[in-house]
Amino acid sequence: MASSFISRHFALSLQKNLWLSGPGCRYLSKAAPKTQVEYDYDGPSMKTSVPGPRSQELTKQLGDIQNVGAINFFCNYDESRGNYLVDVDGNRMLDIYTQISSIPIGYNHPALIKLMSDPSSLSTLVNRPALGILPPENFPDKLTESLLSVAPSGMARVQTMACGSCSNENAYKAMFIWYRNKERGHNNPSEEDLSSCMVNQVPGCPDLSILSFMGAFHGRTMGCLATTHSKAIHKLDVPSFDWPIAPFPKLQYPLEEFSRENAQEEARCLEEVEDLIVKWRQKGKPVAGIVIEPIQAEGGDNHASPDFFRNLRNIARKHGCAFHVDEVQTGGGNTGKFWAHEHWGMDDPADIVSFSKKLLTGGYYHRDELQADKPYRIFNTWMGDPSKNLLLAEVLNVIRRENLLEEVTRSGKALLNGLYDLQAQFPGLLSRARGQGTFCAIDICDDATRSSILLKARDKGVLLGGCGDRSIRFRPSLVFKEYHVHIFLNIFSEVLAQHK
Ligand code: PSZ
Repeated sequence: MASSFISRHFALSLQKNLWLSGPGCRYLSKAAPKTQVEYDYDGPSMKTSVPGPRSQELTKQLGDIQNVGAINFFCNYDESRGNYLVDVDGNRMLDIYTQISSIPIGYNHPALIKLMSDPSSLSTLVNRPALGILPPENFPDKLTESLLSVAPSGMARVQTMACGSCSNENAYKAMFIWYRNKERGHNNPSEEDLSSCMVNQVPGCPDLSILSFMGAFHGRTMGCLATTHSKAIHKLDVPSFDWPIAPFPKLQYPLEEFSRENAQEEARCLEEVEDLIVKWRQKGKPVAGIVIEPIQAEGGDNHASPDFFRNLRNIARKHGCAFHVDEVQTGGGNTGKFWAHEHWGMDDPADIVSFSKKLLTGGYYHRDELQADKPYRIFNTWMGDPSKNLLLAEVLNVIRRENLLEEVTRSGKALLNGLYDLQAQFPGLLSRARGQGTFCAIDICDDATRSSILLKARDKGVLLGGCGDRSIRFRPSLVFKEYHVHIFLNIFSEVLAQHK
């Protein structure tokens, strides 16, 4: 049969590409400890500077079709493995940025290759359903096995979506719908509601708001963008809402050395949050929801304490606002817990938790009350992609089987200690090392030096990302072990020595 031929061929070609090829590829014996990456390279290997000639050629070619200003280089995903991303010029780089923090267990993990080579996975890959109307038979089981098996405390419901922005966008809508029904005292809109909403007027399109924080990033679609305040270039020329923006605490690091000053700063921000909620209510634009990242990522890896979040959650409750925790970047394990909000130690951490990136599918969990009251109110064509649920279920198996959260905690400690050492060694260059698990960052003296360090590190085979005005952030996948930390630290200290 054609389908079995295709699947056999598919499996064989994957085997050929992934199991038999490549110099520098390390095969660990079956007796190797389970916690080691079983499929990884020995270290970086550089043949050209990056982007190399083939990448440059392809960038030019793509430039005739799209804007290519943001392209770094072109990749060879067949040859990439574990913690190493291989480019089209044959350069192999230790990837500590992982596609903006979205590769959960490294490239071409054998468990995922095996799963996708199984003929029974094929129909999920080939037929992408409109999940909101025609889901496949195994959809409830797969959701239970994947997303619900890691549901945040107090949340038994999940809505899948395609990406981080559309997860947040729909979560905001869910909060507004919930809030209006609460105001009405019932779920039945008036004739006036129905006619006015058609022409963007009150009361059908109510003047409600969402409170967000300075430095936040929640996506680039228009609702999300109104709550994004990380860089002007994201927002320029796009109409937006008059919604309240609170200051996010500006803490001093290491956190434990400045606990008194940091507690004062957090109290100042919380006071401002309450003032803004009152002010916007008086303006006739009540705050329906508060949205926050557990660690502000794009905005510069800004941390706040568990106390800050617990108090904020209480303020939301006190004022009748929904509390939305955006775990698009923090979710999936690299803080050492599956969700960053687990570090707050709360039974009832949020009303909504959104996710994407390492979870492979986007979406949001919510408490029962936040479920939209009628079909098609939260809806689009795909509403996610069931092949991603299949992959996620296997990713979660690997995380459990290989104790990857413990591993992340271990390599995170080694990484942060290494950063503290480098900071002591290069005080004019580095400051404010910070992190939770491997979700770490460090500041560079200025933006130009940061760019130069990032490029030099890349040419030596280490991929890192920037965030905020002058930070470098670390976003490895969950299979980044202590020995990868050491490879990184050796290369990074050479790069820093050149900038001294
Ligand atoms: O420049 C960009 O558009 C980037 S760079 C990194 C992101 C976006 N992160 C996406 C993100 C996020 O970090 C948080 C906390 N919330 C929402 C989003 C939006 O997710 P996507 O990009 O999938 O729409």
